Amino acid sequence: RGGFDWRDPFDIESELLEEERLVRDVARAYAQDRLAPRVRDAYRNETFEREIMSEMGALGLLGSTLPEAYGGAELGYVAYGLAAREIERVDSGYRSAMSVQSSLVMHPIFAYGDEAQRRRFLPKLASGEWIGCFGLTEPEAGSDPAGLRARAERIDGGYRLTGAKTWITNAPVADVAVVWAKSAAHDGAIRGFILERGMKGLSTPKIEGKLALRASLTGEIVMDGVEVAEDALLPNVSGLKGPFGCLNRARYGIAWGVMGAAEACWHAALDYTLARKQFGRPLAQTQLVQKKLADMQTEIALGLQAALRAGRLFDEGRLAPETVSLIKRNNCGKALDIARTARDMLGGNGISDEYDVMRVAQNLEAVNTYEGTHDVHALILGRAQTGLQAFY
Ligand code: TGC
Ligand code: FAD
Repeated sequence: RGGFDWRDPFDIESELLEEERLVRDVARAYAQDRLAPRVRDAYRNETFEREIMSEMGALGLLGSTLPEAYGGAELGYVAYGLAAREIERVDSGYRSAMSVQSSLVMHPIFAYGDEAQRRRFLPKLASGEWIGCFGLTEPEAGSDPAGLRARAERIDGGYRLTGAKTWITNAPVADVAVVWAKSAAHDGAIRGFILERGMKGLSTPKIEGKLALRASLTGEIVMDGVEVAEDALLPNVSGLKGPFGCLNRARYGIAWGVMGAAEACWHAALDYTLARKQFGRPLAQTQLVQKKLADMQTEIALGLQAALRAGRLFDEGRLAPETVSLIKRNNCGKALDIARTARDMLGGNGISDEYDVMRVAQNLEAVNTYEGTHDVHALILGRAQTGLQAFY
């Protein structure tokens, strides 16, 4: 009979390389020691401390998969996922900040930029000195980014960009924005541009009043005839595969991250129901509660195994975008269910921010929506099975 660790039923620990465990431990210590004490106030007041980016940068958590020559740590994708899990164990908003910077800003500059762009932007983004954001979504183009309206016109020596992006993580504090627009100079193809704070006609107003991800800043990117030089264009990609190539990476990280959020809720529900007595016994000694705990444990154990397998495939260059859709969708959906259930299991205390679980559940509402909604990923998987696209 093998031993059973209820926290890790498949012994995932033994499947990790030493370097991966090290990264996980560094991220866990940082998240628990430095992020956890700040999150309650940040969530209450909708604030994000800019220093968090330089702290993450100093630990090698930004652009961690990129080569050292550009400030990266040359880590594999399992290590990247493990870090996301630890950061999101504290708050999805902090993982958002990390994954946008790494997967949605640094990756496109590395993969689609020229050498001058890589040298100029990547080291400062890796250290967290600069903060980046990624502008794909628009007021009229969310799940259907092919319908985006932002335009780039050719002008002497460069381009003029006009349009508006909305629901953009990090936008209000970003120094750099990777923005996707239809370029008249390229037959209307979607192209990526690097914009910088201070450019005339560029503003990034904050979106107020969010009831999820309040410890993450979200805003718009308004481009009112922003004129940029030729070197703002990302030269090496054209079409939607540009932004989607970034989303594959961020969605993969989310699949790990939300398991961290779910684990936090599961452990909170377990601790609470062991301690709380009603009807003369611990709540954890009731059948309904034990079933809920078993469901949480099962979904998390399976979700982590799936994320680990996806990470190994990623490192081997064999991870299909549809597999990413499967784990992003399933892990987000399961994590959201677990967080809502944990909230219920804590009774009245469950609605207080002192107990964290409702904050986590609210966050996961947004995580289930961004980077492709739960249903959009179902349609991607449905298309892959049937050969029939059901988007429109
Ligand atoms: P479709 O015809 O399927 O594809 C158009 C072109 O793109 C290529 N492609 C991909 N390439 C790489 N990876 C992928 N995952 C790809 N998916 C598609 C495809 O091969 C094709 O290339 P080509 O060369 O043949 O032109 O495009 P469609 O318009 O039918 O797309 C439909 C759909 C639903 C799959 C897609 O639009 C979609 O995924 N929608 C969801 C939108 C989304 O995820 N937005 C995310 C915005 S960013 C964000 O939310 C950040 S939150 C971050 C945080 O805070 O953590
Ligand atoms: P819609 O596309 O309008 O969808 C509304 C509902 O309709 C959903 O339930 C959806 O599943 C459903 N639906 C849509 N199409 C279909 C269909 N064909 N069939 C059946 N159902 C359908 N974007 C960025 O570019 N950069 C960012 O940094 C970023 N950060 C974000 C941060 C936060 C906090 C949030 C909330 C969003 C962020 N987004 C970002 C935007 C995010 O990617 C979009 O919200 C998401 O893609 C969904 O688009 P939408 O909100 O327009 O919803």
